[in-house]
Amino acid sequence: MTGSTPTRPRVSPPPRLDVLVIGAGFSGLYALYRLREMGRRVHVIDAASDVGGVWYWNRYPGARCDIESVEYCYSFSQELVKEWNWTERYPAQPEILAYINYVADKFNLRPSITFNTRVTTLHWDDATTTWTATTDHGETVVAEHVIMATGQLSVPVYPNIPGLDDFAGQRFHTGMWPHEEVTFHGKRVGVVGTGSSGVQIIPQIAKQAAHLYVFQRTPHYVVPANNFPLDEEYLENIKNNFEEYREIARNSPSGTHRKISEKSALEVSEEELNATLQEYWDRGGPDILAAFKDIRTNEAAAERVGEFIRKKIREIVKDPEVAEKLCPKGYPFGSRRLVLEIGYYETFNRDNVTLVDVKADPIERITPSGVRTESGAEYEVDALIFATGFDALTGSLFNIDIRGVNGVSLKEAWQDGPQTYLGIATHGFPNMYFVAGAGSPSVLSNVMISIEHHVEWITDHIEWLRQRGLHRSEADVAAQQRWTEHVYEVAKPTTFMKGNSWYTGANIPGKPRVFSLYLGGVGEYRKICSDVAARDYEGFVTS
Ligand code: FAD
Ligand code: N01
Repeated sequence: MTGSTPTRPRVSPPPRLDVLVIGAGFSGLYALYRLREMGRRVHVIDAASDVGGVWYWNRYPGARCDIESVEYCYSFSQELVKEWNWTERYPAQPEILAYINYVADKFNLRPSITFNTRVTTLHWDDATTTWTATTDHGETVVAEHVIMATGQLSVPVYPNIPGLDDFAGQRFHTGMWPHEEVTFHGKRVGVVGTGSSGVQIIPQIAKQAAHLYVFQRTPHYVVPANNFPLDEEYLENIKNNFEEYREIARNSPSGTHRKISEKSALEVSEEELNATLQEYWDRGGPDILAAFKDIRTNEAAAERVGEFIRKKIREIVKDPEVAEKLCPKGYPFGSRRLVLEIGYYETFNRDNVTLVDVKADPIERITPSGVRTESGAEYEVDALIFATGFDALTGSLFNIDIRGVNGVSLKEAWQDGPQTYLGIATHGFPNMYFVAGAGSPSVLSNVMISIEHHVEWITDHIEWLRQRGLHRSEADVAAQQRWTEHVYEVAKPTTFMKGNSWYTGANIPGKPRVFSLYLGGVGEYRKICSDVAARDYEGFVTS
């Protein structure tokens, strides 16, 4: 990733470590904190110039969380919980980044982080049971264990559209937004992509631009966030009962306080369906996914919810032709990431906004002055913003030349899709651990809950090995196979494969089309991981 950023003095990574952590987002920072508390020689490397991960890179206007602030935070320090006051139900990127910085300062984490540095290779040596990492600064780090805190959505992708580099105006990607203030006042702007990032940035750009062209291929299902300021009493109440509050989320299906209805969408009358969905619509947030128990398993059930949302779009958007283009059809509600909005559909009632349907008339090429579609239409713009997503889950791992036992590369080992044991480790790559990635609930959960869980499990495992004088831990191939099959089995009855999204790798040409997230629920998953640990890490071969 690029992007001009303020520079901090660079700390060289120590050449010899117990644990190397790659990534200084929420995962890496907690791993650093925990391992340091355990007395391990630990160091973090990040390509960014400061802490924050996702919240460092995605600083585009409108960037915001879609899990409530009081849930999307650390729970490991009671002091931290007491000290930090969230201001909004769904915090904006600057507030989340300020929180991460507060954590880094409070626990004095920065001296153990090398910024502005990318790990390029990671090679395993079975004789010494160590990993050797090299960086783009030519440094070498030898570590007994490696924690891959490299992120789920940390590799932004531009679409493969001819002429991308010919564009003479300003070009941006939401996932690597510049640090300097960028304004679009008086400019003609194009936004390509209408997923979560596009839906957040579009209303903000529309307020500034002379004219905004929104290039939409697939309309997403978008529901109101209903964001609001949090009052002191509410926060105090949560803080005073935080451990209890968090424990409920830890044991829930999604890592939040969302409760799944026991009713089927197919068993209720039209009137009851509408009344129920209206309640969720007014309340705002992603809980509408739980309005009926079968939304993600039964296409007819999902379709009833989908139709409710289409009706809403037709009510909000004044031009019926534009409204129709914005209506998601042909794939089930809930099979792609549900998108939260603040003023999105209303944006299309503005005179300075044009929706361009690039499914009907695909983009043919980017020209020096803008976008040309197959019909020959030309859209002249001064700036082009790509909200075109990420090479998710495996992208950041495959960007590193990772070679395990016998020099086998991770890319080769996972050529048909990720193969993991519990999502935490993979056979052939001993002493390497993944945080909140493929094979675990990951991005289908409140990721903060998943991060804390993984970091605690992994660091406890490293400590367990140390206490027993063990230097090598590798996922057993049979255990891995059983887990990978289990992940697919659980996903099979759901509608996720029908969504053609980054969840299934469909957004990256040539990527294997697999659904590798664990859908058994956060609570259930934590139980499985605890049982494995309690049985002396059954399924891991240690020596
Ligand atoms: P990241 O924050 O992605 O950090 C990974 C770090 O690793 C990055 O800083 C990167 O520079 C570094 N890195 C990667 N490869 C290398 C390398 N080779 N060398 C050196 N450094 C490297 N989840 C939710 O639960 N709720 C939300 O509301 C939510 N909102 C999101 C909004 C956006 C815009 C995005 C993109 C994601 C969102 N997510 C959300 C998911 C998000 O990925 C997680 O919530 C969480 O922030 C991930 O933290 P992490 O530390 O695991 O990874
Ligand atoms: O990326 P996306 P994102 N021509 O992959 C379009 C998290 N997140 O950055 O759908 C035209 O979802 C593509 O079209 P299509 C969250 O987990 C959270 O928005 O493939 N269009 C799609 O519209 C989220 O799911 C928040 O037809 C092209 C868009 O680009 C994940 O990050 C905020 C195209 C990409 O959508 C990724 O979200 C932001 C082309 N050639 C991100 N190529 C919160 O709210 C691609 N597109 C918490």
